[in-house]
This record gives sequence, C-alpha cells and structure tokens, in this order.
Amino acid sequence: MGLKKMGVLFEFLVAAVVFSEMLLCMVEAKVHYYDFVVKDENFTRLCETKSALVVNGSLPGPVLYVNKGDVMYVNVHNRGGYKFTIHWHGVKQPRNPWSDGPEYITQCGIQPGTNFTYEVIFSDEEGTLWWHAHSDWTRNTVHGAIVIYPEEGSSYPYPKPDGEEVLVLGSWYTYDVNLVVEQDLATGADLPVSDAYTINGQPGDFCACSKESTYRWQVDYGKTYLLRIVNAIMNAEVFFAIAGHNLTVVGTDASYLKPFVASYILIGPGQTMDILVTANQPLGQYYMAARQFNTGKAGFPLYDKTNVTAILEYRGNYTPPASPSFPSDTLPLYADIPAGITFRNKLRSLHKQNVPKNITTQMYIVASQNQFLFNNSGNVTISLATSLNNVTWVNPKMDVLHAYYSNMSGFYTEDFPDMPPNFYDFVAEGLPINTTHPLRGTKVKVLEYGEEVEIVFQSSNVLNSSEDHPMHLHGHSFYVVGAGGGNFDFEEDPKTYNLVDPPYVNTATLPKNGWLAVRFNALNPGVWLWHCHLDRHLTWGMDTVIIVKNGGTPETSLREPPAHMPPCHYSPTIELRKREIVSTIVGGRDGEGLDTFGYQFQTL
Ligand SMILES: [Cu+2]
Repeated sequence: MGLKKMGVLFEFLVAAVVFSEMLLCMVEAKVHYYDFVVKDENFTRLCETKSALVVNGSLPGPVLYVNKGDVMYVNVHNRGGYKFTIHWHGVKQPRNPWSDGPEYITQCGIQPGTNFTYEVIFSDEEGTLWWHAHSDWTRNTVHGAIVIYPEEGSSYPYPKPDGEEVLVLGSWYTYDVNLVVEQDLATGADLPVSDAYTINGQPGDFCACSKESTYRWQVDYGKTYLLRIVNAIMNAEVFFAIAGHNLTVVGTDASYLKPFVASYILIGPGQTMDILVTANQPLGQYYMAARQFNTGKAGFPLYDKTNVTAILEYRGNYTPPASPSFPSDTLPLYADIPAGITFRNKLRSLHKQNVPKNITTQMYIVASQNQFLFNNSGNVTISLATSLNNVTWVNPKMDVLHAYYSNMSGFYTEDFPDMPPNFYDFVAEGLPINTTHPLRGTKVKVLEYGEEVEIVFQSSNVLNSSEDHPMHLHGHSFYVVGAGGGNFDFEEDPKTYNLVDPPYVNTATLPKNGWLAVRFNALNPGVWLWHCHLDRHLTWGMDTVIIVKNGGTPETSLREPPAHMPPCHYSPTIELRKREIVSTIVGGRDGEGLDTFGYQFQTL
C-alpha cells in the first residue's frame, strides 16, 4: 500500500477514534500531516547570492502549529544535494526515539532523492519549540518554529494575548558552510564564524545591502502580543531587546515561568522564549535588536559582532522617523557577563515542581576544549577537539539506536564515566598541557528505567578557553537546580539548590568557568543525545548518549521501529573520525620525545 493511501486510511481511523472519543466528551489529540520539500534555493544576503538548502522554499522554514498532546507526521522529501536528518527540538517523543533525528544517534541521513516520514509525538510541552536539521551544519538553513497551543478548551496561564508573532534568530554565512567545515576538519583549521546574524532570515538595517529587506512586525497601539523567540543561531548566545518596550517573560522551552519583567533577554542556541509585549509607546518605529553574548577568550577577536535588527512598527497615522530608535540603554554589550548571569537567575517555573529527590545516579561531567594530533596528508597536524569527562565523542558507522535495538556489538561501549578521570583545579589559568589530551570513543551511559538522575556539569579552562556551553538533552526536559562560578563544591553547593520551582528546560547553559546542576527522571526509554548546542563544540565531540532501558511493561518500553528507516550508507562527509589519529599527547613541554609543537606524544 502506498504511503498516501496508508495516510488516508490512517486519517479515517483517526477520525473514527476522534468521533467515538467525542461521544465520550474527551479531549482527543489531533493528528497533523505536513510535507517538507527540502531543496537548494538561491538567497541574496550581504550583497552576495548563494544556494542554500531550505524547507518549502523559505528561510526560516514553515512554522508548525499544534495543540498540546497532538501528533504530527512530517514527510521529509530530500531534493537537495546533501543527506540530512530533522530533529524536533524539545519534543520528548515518549518511547519513540525512532523519530528524534540526530544522525548516527537515532538514524542515518535521508539521502538525496529519498524521503522519510517522522512521527512527532507531543506530550507535556506547551509554548514554543522548533525543528532543525541534525547532521553536519545543515541546520544553518534547515530550521523553523513549532507553536504548541494549550489543549482545546484550556487557555494560557496569563490573559489571552491580542496577537502573536514568531521571531527566529539565525546565522548567515556568505558561502557553503558545510563545505568549509569539511575542509577545516580535514586540515585542523578553526571552524567558521558567521558573517551576520538574522531575524526571520534578514540581517537588518546595519548590515550591507540589507536595509530594503529588514523584517518588520506591525502592531496596534494598546494591544498585548505573545512574542515567540527561537535561537536557531549556530554558535552564539545572544542578548535581545526592543527599544522603549518592556519584555514580560512567561515561558521557556515550552514550559511556563513565573512571569517577570525584563528590559532585555539572554537566549542560547536551542532555547526558545515566550514573551508578552504591550504596544504602549508613542506611535512610531522601534528596533528589535540582538547581539552576541561572547564569553570566549578575552581579547580573542573572532566572533560575529553583528547588531541584527528587525523593526516593530505601529499602525496608524504618523510621520515615520528618519531612523527607528535603538535599544542602546537596555541591550547589553558583548562581554557583559553580569548581565547574562542576572537574567538567568530570574528563571523560575510557574508552579512548584516535582523535582527528583532520591537520586540513584549521580554524575559529574567536565566539559572541556582539547587538542590532538592527526595525520594531515603525511604531516602531523594539531587540531582542536572538545570532550565530556575527557571523552571526545566519535560517531559510529551505524546509529546507536539501531545497534542497541538489534543487540549488535561493536558500535558503542557502555562505559561513559560518571566522574572525570582526574581532578584538578578545572577553572585555573594556564593548565598543564597533559590536561588537553582527550580519549576518543563512542561511550554511552546506560540508565535503568525510572532512575532519578543528577548531573553536575563542570566547565574546564583547559587552553584558557572556558566559555558558556548550552547543554541540550534529547527526549527529556530537566530541572536546572543550581549554577555557579568556580569549581563545584560537593559539600556546600548542593545546599543552594532550588528544589521547589526550578526551570524545566531542554537546554541550559553551563557558565564559563562555572558549574551547572540538573536533575531529571529517566522515564523515556530510548537512545538520547546529550550535547553542547554550539555546533563548533558538537562537531569537535562535546556529546554523549544516554540509553534509558525498558521498564518491563509495554507502556514503559521502546516502541517497535517504523517499517522503514533511512539505510546507513556510510559516507564520510565531515565527521571527525575520517581523520586518522596518529598519536596522543601524553606529556608536557619538558619531557623526551617532543614533536615539533613541543608536545610529547606516543604513536598508536
Ligand atoms: Cu560548548
């Protein structure tokens, strides 16, 4: 039976179920069908035209609308030149990792000329999430928002807004970034920095050749709007503000917050934020602006300094100003770390939360930048890497989920460490060179169903390169119970935890030279990726996988795989593992056997 016919039959069955449920006066989840036609289209930004892979011809891609608890089937047709996958960021997909999307973790890539239908299952999410490609750097142009309304018959926990607006923050490269990433990985060069940030696909008035196409949002005086903001930027947290207007933050990552009024927000890659804005200022035009929150090495000049803007404009009769006003007094500067911390400390869940208190698995995970030596066409070359507990993640040749479900050995090992291999002053300056050497492996952490897990992430300052890491977990949201500066204090810091109303999120930032404590219930059987949502760190290996085992009943076990999954043709595009590692750094600058970089190494 063709997919379409099956779809029609299924729709009929769903309609029958919905009808019988309606007779029982119950709210039934709706089923939605979407088609994503993904192909290369020409776009002109910053005075240059390039071809970019996009969904249904638009950048950002289409906004998907559902109600809480719905299901959607998205048939993704790859008519472009790259293989890719799609991830439904923040959608927990109970028992259904088959449709989660990360390449080599839960599936292999959808090859050009083929299609794959994702079944996206919503559960407790309500607010805003998003979808994006999850292979190579294709998510740069393959992404869009998901709006999740309350269940039919229920409403928001705040007065119903008069209207709403979606703003997707993105990054623009004037060249084929996948190609450049591939070259950089082959030669050990640093990964690319974007040429501009964008709001709904446009860099805005302050960028070259961009003034005509700046995104505009029209509002009526006196009305209150729900602004849904998605950070789809590849490698940066950003501050965002609107000139003259307060922002009332009411939700993040499709979970409600105790409302608070702010003059700016901080939003990291992967995060979403729901904000109420009242149009209560004199009729006019006001810039909505964002700029990078840069926590990288002081004095390191390579980051995108774009002030990306869109324009909030009032409807009505008035003479437009020569130039809209800019939020100069409220939008923090690039390196304003206190402004970042102040904002994050305001996040509290709307209601008291059922935070896990009987912890059965405790992990302390050090996130680090690293370096290693590899064979670059006969020359031993140094390259940057990243790691969690000194393990640089290496993608297996077949996805972990397939190997796990089919009991196939040789694709991963179950020995991701709960603790770092050695303890040192993680946040010190000028750490010795032997701290820079990671192991490479495909090491996963296995959890029993129902475990209550605490993970404390610790930032390391190896190579003097500590910076914020927005850590993202697939298949779950987690409670952010604490965060702070310096090395985590196992005695004192837990006393400061918020176990009452911590934010419930899918992405939270491990602060530069600090720590982040999170807790979650392992109630979703499957294979789930944990990773830094800065793509440069993800590409270099700052990821690991948790496997949550089945709970012993059908309702607590992984679902059957769909009839068709994209086959795993192994094609080395830009994965780290294509590089042949010739040696590991084992010593410092004063031992014997130093190579030309001054490192002692051991040939494998
Ligand atoms: Cu990171």
